[in-house]
Amino acid sequence: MSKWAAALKGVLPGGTGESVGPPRTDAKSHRSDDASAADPHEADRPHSYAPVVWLLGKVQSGKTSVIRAITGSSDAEIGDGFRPCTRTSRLYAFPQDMPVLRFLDTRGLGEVDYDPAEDMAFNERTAHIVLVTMRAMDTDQRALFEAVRQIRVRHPEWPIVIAQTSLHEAYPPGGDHILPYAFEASAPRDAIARIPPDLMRALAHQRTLFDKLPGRGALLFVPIDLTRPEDALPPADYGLDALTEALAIVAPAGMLSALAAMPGFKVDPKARSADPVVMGHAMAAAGSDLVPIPVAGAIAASTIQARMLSQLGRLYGIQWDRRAYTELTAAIGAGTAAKVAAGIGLRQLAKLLPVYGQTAGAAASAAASFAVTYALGKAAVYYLHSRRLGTTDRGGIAAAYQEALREAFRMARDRNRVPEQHGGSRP
Ligand SMILES: Nc1nc2c(ncn2[C@@H]2O[C@H](COP(=O)(O)OP(=O)(O)OP(=O)(O)O)[C@@H](O)[C@H]2O)c(=O)[nH]1
Ligand SMILES: [Mg+2]
Repeated sequence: MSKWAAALKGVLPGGTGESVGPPRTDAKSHRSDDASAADPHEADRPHSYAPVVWLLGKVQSGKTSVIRAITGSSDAEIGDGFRPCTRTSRLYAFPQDMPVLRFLDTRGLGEVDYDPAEDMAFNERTAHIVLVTMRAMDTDQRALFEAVRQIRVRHPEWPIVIAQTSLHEAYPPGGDHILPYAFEASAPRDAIARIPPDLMRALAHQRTLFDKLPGRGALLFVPIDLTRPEDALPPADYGLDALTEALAIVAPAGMLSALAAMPGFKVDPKARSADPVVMGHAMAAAGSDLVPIPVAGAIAASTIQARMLSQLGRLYGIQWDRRAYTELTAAIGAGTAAKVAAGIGLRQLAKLLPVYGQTAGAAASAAASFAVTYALGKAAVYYLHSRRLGTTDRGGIAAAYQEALREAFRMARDRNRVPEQHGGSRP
């Protein structure tokens, strides 16, 4: 089997490298005293504390386009905002007057021999992340590989995200983007099957170029196509969600909060699609008149919950195996629902909750089914998202569950579904 063919097998899903999701570190933990001389803006306090995304790529490979997409800035704003910082690079701070994030834009690559040492010294001072851009159909990436190699020799643990840009250059004439986004593990099979073979081959080839990259940090590849509206190739930000998610996976904690503040950055791009799945199933579990599924009333809440979990698992590309169920249910904790109901004054409901399936009155039962299903869905979304990020945070799952329960009980109460509304005990 040729090398690219072997790599092709691994082209989906998007990651290689030993560790995805390195231990999260504080933004300031990569400081190094010898580097301070390299920053001409050391005195410029707000500027020097915002973490830096280091963009590396050949001329015209899409570096500025990525900055534009993540910050929501126009080309003119970005052009005006760049300041020289080292001999071969310049810095873009966003927002300019009180930056939360800075982008280091490497200019020389592909034009002259590029030595990353000076930029590396500059970057060691801040939470780092290296974002590489390569045009997907550009096979000559030797200079780029050499720069990335040197970075990883010096910092074996630094994560690298590689954006493979301008996918449409491999499309047949008049070809459109494949929708939904086809370059991730959870993409539908028929979408993956529509990826043009030449593009698949080129993406795989670029991966093989990085096979020999030293270091143990994560290495993630994300195919994207950032176009302009006038290119008439919608969506103009094809793959941006996958790119921001990859950055969220590998970013150190201090940097993640800075990234999350960017207008074009979604930490959990799936959340929006998950919301209606959770709400729809919660309503179905309550047997509400508003439910779009006609047979809802006849289905047990537990069956509806199982369906909801399996849909959410598919959305996040994670299998509900024994480990997943155990991690989720252990974090939620028995009796939480009853305690939360009592805590917000729904005493009647709290008493009925543990056995709502068998003995509760219809109204209480509907409200409880709604609340528990809703909260289970929200907790599952939190869990699945953190699994994708390579972490499991029991406290966070429990908090998501309790918060969602409170929200759901409030919704149920506001809809006059709970007996307390009609003269029952009040807090
Ligand atoms: N269709 C498409 N065009 C892109 C993409 N990335 C960049 N371009 C276009 O390619 C050209 C160069 O993109 P830039 O983002 O300016 O690239 P750059 O790496 O900043 O270029 P230099 O600053 O000149 O090194 C622009 O015309 C972009 O619109 C992409 O993913 N898809
Ligand atoms: Mg540029």
